Amino acid sequence: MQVKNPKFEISAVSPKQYPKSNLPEIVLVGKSNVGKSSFVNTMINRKALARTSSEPR
Ligand SMILES: Nc1nc2c(ncn2[C@@H]2O[C@H](COP(=O)(O)OP(=O)(O)OP(=O)(O)O)[C@@H](O)[C@H]2O)c(=O)[nH]1
Ligand SMILES: [Mg+2]
Repeated sequence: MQVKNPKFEISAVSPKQYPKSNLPEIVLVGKSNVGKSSFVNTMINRKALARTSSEPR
């Protein structure tokens, strides 16, 4: 997978904040601290675009 110029858009807490775009969307679901943010960073080849907690539980 090739990702070019990834950026953080928003951490939305209500539907009216959702970004308007026609791009496909991906849902990533998992319990807290299972590695969702780490997975995102790995996929986009960045160390900390998605913030990860320091300690695995
Ligand atoms: N051992 C191990 N630790 C991992 C793995 N993936 C992530 N971690 C660690 O687990 C911790 C939590 O990872 P995060 O990526 O922050 O998890 P998250 O699911 O985004 O957590 P929340 O945002 O709190 O829901 C971090 O300390 C990661 O370094 C893995 O495959 N193996
Ligand atoms: Mg996270």
